[in-house]
Amino acid sequence: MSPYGIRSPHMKLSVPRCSAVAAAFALAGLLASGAPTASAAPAAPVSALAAPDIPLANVKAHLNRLQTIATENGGNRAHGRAGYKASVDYVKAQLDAAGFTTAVQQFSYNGTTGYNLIADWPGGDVNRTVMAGAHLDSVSSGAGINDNGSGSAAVLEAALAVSRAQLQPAKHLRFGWWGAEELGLVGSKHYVNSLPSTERSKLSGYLNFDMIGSPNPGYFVYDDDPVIEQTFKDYFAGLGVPTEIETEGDGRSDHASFKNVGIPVGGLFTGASRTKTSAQAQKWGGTAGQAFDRCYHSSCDSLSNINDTALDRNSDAIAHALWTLSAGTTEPPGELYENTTDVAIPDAGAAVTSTVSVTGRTGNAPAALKVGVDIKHTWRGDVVVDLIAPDGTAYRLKNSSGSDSADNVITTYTVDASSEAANGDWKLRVQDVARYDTGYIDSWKLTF
Ligand code: DTR
Ligand code: CA
Ligand code: ZN
Ligand code: ZN
Repeated sequence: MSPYGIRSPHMKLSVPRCSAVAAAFALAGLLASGAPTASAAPAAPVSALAAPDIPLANVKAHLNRLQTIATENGGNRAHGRAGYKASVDYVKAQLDAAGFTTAVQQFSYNGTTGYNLIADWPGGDVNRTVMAGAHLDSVSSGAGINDNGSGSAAVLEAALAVSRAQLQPAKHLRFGWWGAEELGLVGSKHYVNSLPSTERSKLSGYLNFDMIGSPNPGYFVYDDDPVIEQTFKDYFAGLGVPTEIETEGDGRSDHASFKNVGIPVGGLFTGASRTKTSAQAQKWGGTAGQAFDRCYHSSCDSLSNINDTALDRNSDAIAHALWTLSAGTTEPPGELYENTTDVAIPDAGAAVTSTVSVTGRTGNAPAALKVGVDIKHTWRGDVVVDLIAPDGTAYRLKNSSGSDSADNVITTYTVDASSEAANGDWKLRVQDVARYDTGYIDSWKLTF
């Protein structure tokens, strides 16, 4: 069983140490001062640098378009209605023009066709994909500008900011706009359930944004993946805005579809029909004793049903999280896993194996996995060597040879193991296929 099909709760997203960012700014400062640099530190990945501000006006312009679409299509953007498909077409056109690779995924629900829109930003390690999403559908009673035009527009504008920046993050970025969330997370469930487990294991995290511009806003952070949660909390702390843990969220929006298959999730929320308390009004402003969004699932969820400050702050928080979480990993580069126990190789006999157990890594193994072997054996031409991945896939490292009379196999092989989950028991399999001359596995190691 791949450890990635069902992630244990302790699995968490990893983010770069701040030194990468510090190095980048230090280097910039140094170069700016004209001071001699002994040796330029490796430039930090662009994406380790600060995210750009997301212009509120751009986000609002998307909301205007979504309002117009609803007005022109019976007053809503609900699943199965013309207003929803028109919303998909609008968002897709923006992304296509910005260089994204987009795909519309169809599904059927209640006898009508639904649509998910998926957009990939080319580049980055697809084995470590950071995804952000929002449901694009409204309820049938209204335009759904806060629920969830706000999340859809903010995620769209963050994606367009990635394009404007020509961001080249270490990790791959993907975006999703879901259909039929209001009918039970239908679109996002369809997407996740349609993903092969090997593809699911490539998702390092999913960030969900559903109602992030409520007129009487709270600032709630999902308390799921601790790294994602802290990334958002740090952002708001930088603004001096207190946050609370989202307590009604479990199962209430599309992140649940991803969490249910073990993918780390997080997100932001400004509140729905619950009432803001006095204590919350003290710290956030707004009106105590009034719902965060009095127009939740109502016809008045229109352009006027947005708090600009909340929408702006959350849009910027999304960009901060995307830049930060896609910047790379703190997994120590070149981490090795070794077995130094000697294993005798029977002369012209059965194959023997030596195992290293890899744990705590995310995603798949690298395309250039280093396999260091140290096999003591006279007339090494007798010896056949294979690497066996945790799922049993064999990678031939060395064939036998009737002419290679030299002793010992002490070398490093490079294997494209990118289709293999990193964690699990990897084995070195060695067989002596010709009589006379014997030896043993002295040690071997994997370097990721
Ligand atoms: N179910 C969402 C609104 C919603 C209610 N509670 C939460 C918590 C976290 C995110 C979203 C929500 C909807 O009506 O679309
Ligand atoms: Ca902004
Ligand atoms: Zn809703
Ligand atoms: Zn919603």
